[in-house]
Amino acid sequence: MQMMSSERPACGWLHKLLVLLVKLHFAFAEPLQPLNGTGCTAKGPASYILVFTGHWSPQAFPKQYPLFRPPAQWSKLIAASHNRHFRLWEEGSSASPGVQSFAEVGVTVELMKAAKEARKKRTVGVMYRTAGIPNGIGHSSTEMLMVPRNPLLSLMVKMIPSPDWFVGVNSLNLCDGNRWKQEVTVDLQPYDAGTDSGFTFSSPNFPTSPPENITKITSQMPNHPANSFYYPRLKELPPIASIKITRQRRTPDRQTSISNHILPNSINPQRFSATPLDCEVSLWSSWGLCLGPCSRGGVRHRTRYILLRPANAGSPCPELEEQDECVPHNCIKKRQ
Ligand SMILES: [Ca+2]
Repeated sequence: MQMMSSERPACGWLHKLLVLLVKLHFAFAEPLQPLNGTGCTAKGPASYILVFTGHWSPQAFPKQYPLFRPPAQWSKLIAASHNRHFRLWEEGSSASPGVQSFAEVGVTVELMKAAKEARKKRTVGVMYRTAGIPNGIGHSSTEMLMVPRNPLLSLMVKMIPSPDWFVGVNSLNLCDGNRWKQEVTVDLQPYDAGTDSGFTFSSPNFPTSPPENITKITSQMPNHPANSFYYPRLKELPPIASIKITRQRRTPDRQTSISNHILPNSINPQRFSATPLDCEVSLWSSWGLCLGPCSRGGVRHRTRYILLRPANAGSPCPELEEQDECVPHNCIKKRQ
């Protein structure tokens, strides 16, 4: 008992010292603790060039490829740097009013309004834009300045023409612990905003009621032959677009919100992939009249027509007309 009581103050003193040391450690470590929850402890900002490349070619996407009124093209690109408390868009979630109007008609007013509100709450850093691309294949680019408190990048580009389809990335982290990534390349797939039920690129406006969640469009889903991206022979769609984000040594003198003139030397070579498109034909018509002399029997015909011409070595179209032997109608009468 004696020993214990004499040791207790010593233990208490040691304990207090330990607690103090631990507290001091955390107090000094605190500035390094990321406040944005994204783990970015990089010391300063990083300058990047973002290049968007469209790969939407008639070779890769032959089905219903929009050639005119309007031809295949890309809207302006909208990007935001932000922290984990902001979402521009998210697969499996419903589209915000801003995402809906951008995905359906390419209007950015609502998106920009929401981003401005988010900037006030300091969840969004900077919004960036590029001009649109008047073609399915092409580049657009912008400079970006990323800061440690907003290391995530989200962006959207609308496919034109389309009901509510877009490509994009959601919360791509350009920071890796205490350093900024040097180069990031991402292949992009089309997404459906869930607000318009059109099946094809040039479907008329057809609101989805109630709205559905944002979903990825694949070669199998939506599982409907009329869908513009339905390629049952493909396991997955070829990338319809890609982004390449490259860190720049210098810090931009001023932030340019729109610039389409900066293209780094190392742009991906044009990817060429030809997607086979099988011929599609209608159902057979009903049989025509049985015609012919009663002595030799008659012949009747039925026809079908081409719904979709084959492309890129897809299956050729089958016979469009078929004939069959039959007993002419007037001969049946004669026998009776
Ligand atoms: Ca849709």
